[in-house]
Parts: sequence; structure tokens; C-alpha cells
Amino acid sequence: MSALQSVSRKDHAPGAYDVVVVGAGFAGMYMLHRLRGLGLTVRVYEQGGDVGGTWYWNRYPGARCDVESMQYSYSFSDELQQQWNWSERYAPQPEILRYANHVADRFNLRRDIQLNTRVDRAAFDESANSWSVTMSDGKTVIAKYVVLATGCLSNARMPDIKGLSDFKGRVYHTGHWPHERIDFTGLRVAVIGTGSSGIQSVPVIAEQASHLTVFQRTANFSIPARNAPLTEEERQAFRAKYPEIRRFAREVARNGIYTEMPDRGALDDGDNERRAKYEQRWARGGLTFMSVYNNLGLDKAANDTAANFVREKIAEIVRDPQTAKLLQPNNHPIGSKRICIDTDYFATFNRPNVTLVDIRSNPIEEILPNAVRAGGKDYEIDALVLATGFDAMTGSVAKIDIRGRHGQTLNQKWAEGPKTYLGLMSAGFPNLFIITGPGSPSVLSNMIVSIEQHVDWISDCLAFMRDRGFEAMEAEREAEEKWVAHVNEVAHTTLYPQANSWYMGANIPDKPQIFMPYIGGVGVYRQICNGVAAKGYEGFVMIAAEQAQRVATS
Ligand code: NA7
Repeated sequence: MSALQSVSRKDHAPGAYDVVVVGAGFAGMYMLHRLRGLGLTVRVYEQGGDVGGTWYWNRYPGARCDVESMQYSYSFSDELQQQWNWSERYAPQPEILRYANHVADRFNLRRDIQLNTRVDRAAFDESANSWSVTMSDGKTVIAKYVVLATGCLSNARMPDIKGLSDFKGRVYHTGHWPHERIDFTGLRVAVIGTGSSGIQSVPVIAEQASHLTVFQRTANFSIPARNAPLTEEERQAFRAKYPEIRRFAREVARNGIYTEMPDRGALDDGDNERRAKYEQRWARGGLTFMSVYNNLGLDKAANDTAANFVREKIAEIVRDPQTAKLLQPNNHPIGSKRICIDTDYFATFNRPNVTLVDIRSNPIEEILPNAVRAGGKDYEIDALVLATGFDAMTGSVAKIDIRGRHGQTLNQKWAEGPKTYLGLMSAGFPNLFIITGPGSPSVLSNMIVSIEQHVDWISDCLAFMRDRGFEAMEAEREAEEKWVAHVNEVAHTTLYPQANSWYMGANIPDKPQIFMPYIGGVGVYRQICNGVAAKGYEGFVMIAAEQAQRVATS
């Protein structure tokens, strides 16, 4: 009997689990559900006060998912997808959080989830071939496996701006928004940051604030969401097609989203035809703007046609030519940063109570008790909103002191950039899985599609190990090196590395700049992962119980 089977028995020692899962967002919840289905004992630790992960923290005004609700939802339960009623094309954050809570209740997940508990440390015990996991409450548990379901955009980044702590008004970070309703009525508000969170929140805050000043370092491309209520007919039409939609999203699409697959490049069409297609996608709204042609992410000349179209739209919408010019992105190809999806973002700058400040040419010097000083000018404010993003993809993992073989920490190993095999495991850290980790499509995709794929793969892998009496599993260094090189090589066939984006770690001072997600597409990536599994987990070392003893004593 393997150690996994022995700890799976009902009489397992208190504080000993087959699997510890870190995080109870969409990844952690589904992982728990699948592991239970295998009959394993599982404990999930969640830092937040409830389930939902990124949707628990990102409660800022206007927060929505940029993937349509009917697709940004679990597919593992047909009853769930047939019964849940999404109210809008893009569900607002409170509705997504309600959905997460519904899933937790519906599948009876809460009894194995411990909230308000951060995992501080995880150390691999080579003699026992298991992990010792220590929480913020000081308690330690033992687990054969650890799954990091810590999320890619959960570690909000406070900017290092002089005087920030001296500010006398309220300061909010979009990624760590308070739970009570924040009302900016009558207040002078500043928003620093014009990524997706800034772009979603600015129009809503502008409606409340007496004056809103937006501090922009980099202009971003944004496409109208065209959000609208979903009718029952629309929901039914979608539900009827779910088998095909989900299959396409998993197996065919690059980004896990069901849409038309382009078969032409942007330069294959004449000016009028191309413009008509861009107009049609602009009118439709949403992320599929970028899939009108098949080479927008690859060919700069093709990309320029789409970028110019959006720049022209900005100039049409924004009345003040100087403001319009500032809002036109000019230092990265369109789509090389995750494109934003907005409701009235550019039009908001036509409001008399909104000012745009260009902090690229006039950087913020300091925050005063009652103002932001930039370019020698003081902008008086009562409240400050930091929409300054995340230490993405690796930030939440790096906060945990993870020690693998020979006491090496994951942070030491990843000092020059994250190294994983398939984004799932890192050599030297046996029995430690990462969901949607660096080296997998993750943030370049519909996250729920990628989450379900990883959870299913890990679950199948643990069943395989149990059935064959394997005790431990580890990525081979050589396979990992090849995969890291492949991820990098594929990224550099595209325009993505041309942007200083959080995909590259470029938003965090001193973070190594390598392209973190796998850009080959979710369909291709799934085939690779399935192929690896079909070959008995090629590129991974499987260690039987007796071998494990030998490895530990050698
Ligand atoms: P992003 O996309 O990382 O955007 C952060 C914004 O904050 C961006 O405009 C940054 O400018 C700006 N920023 C960051 N630090 C500073 C400082 N110190 N001073 C001024 N401006 C700063 O984060 P979001 O939360 O908007 O979106 C993240 C993802 O969540 C998004 O892609 C969706 O997938 C959902 P910069 O571009 O670095 O010049």
C-alpha cells in the first residue's frame, strides 16, 4: 500500500492530509471537488474571509470580468452551467462572487476550507516524502501533496511613491478593495494607473466624485465591452450549444474563448474591407476584436492597422485633441498587453469634472497630505485610488517560504525568473503542483478553461500514482529546461515581448524580465499535457515507496 493510500484512510492522523490546497478561488475550489472525488483527504487554506480568490479582493467600482459570463464559468457540471442565470454579458464582480459562493455551497466545499488563514511556509521532508505546511496561526499540518491555487493576479502591488503614507485622506488599492460600499460623492479623487482596473473604475468613480484626476503613465488600448443584460433567449441559445462551445474553447481556441477562427491576415484585405471588419468588431465589443485577423499578434505592420484603428476611435470619442492624443497608446503593439474592455472609458474624459495628467512626461514627485504633486504642480485630493496592478503570476507564490529538496527555496530557484515544467511543477520540489503557473497559458486565456484543464490533469496524475503505488513525483531538470526554453522561444515569435507588461514582470522593480505565460495556445498546450500523461508522465520522475527511501538516505 502506498503512503498516499495509507493517509487516505478514514483513520488518518489528525493534521495529516493527502493534499493541502493553497487558495479557495476558482482553482482551489474545483481542485477540492476533484480530489474529494478521488477519495482523498484535502484541506484548503484561504487567506481571504471567503471563497472567490481574485473576485473576493477586486471589488473596485466597475469591476467585471473581460471574458463573457457564459464562458467565464465552470464547465465541469452540466447541471450548474444549465441552471446558473448570468444576468449580463459581462457579469459584475458581485455576481461572480455570488457564483463562487453558490459553487462552494452547491458542492458542499466549505467544510474542507479554512478561511482567514495564510499559508506561510511549506517544507518538503525528504525522509517522509511529504510536505510540512505551516499557517499564519502557527499550526503545522502534513500533506503528501501541496497544490498552489494561489492565483495569478492576487498579490496587489503598492507603488513605491514618496509620501504615500503621509496622505491624510483614504487610500484604496483596486486589488484590495474594502468590503463596505465606498461612496466618493462630493470628493476630489485621484486614480493612479490606467490598466484594466483603472479603465474599469474611472467611469464609475467619475460619476460620483466632484472631481476626478487620472494619473496616466502608459496609455492602454481598450475596446468597448458593449455590456448589456442577457435575455433568457440568449442564455438558452448558449446553453443548447454548450457541448460544442466548451469543446472548442478547450481544444481549438488559442485563448480558451469560443469565437470565429480567423483565416486571413490583416494585410490580405484592402483598406476598406479591413476597416469594415474592424468597425464590425468594435461595434460587437469585447476581446474578440483581436481575433479578426490571424496575424495581429505576430506581424507589426498588421498590428499597426488595428492599433491605428483604435487610435482613430479614441480621437473621435475624446473632444479635447490634447487629451485624445495622450490617451492614444503609442509605445506597444495592440494586444501585447492584455487588451482592456471598457464601458465609456474614453468618453469619461469629456466630462467637465475629469482631468487627465500625463505622468510619463511629468512624473509624480510625491504625495502630500492633501495632494498629488506631479510635474511641479499640486493636485488637491480627498481620496486616492491606486490602480497599480499586481506582482502577477509569481507574487503570491513568492510570499510563501517554499523549501524543496536540500532546503532550496523556490524563491532562490526562481531568482532569475520562474522555471517550471509545463507550468505545473518545478524540479527539486516533488509533489508540489501549481495551477495556472508560469509556463502555462494561464493569464493569456480564459482562466476558468485553463484552471479546469490543470485541475483535471493533476487529478488524473494523482490517480495514476495511487494506482501504481508511486510515492512521489518530480519534474526532471532537463525536461524543465527544455520547456522554459520553448516558452521563451514561442513568446519571441510574437509581438508580446515588445511591451513592458506584467506578463514580462516589467511592472515590478528588480523582477527578472522573462515572458512568463505560455503563448502557444490552450488547445496546443492541452495536447502537449495529454501527450505527456499518455506517455506515463514523460519528463517527470515517478518514485516508488522503496525508491523514495533510498533517495532520502542517499
Ligand atoms: P496593470 O494592468 O498592471 O496596470 C497598472 C497600472 O498602474 C498601469 O497603468 C501602470 O503604468 C500603473 N502604475 C503602476 N505603478 C505605478 C506607479 N508607481 N506610478 C504610476 N503609475 C503606476 O494592473 P490592473 O489591475 O489594471 O490589471 C491587471 C489585470 O487584471 C488585467 O490585465 C486584467 O487581466 C485583469 P505602466 O503601464 O506600468 O506604465
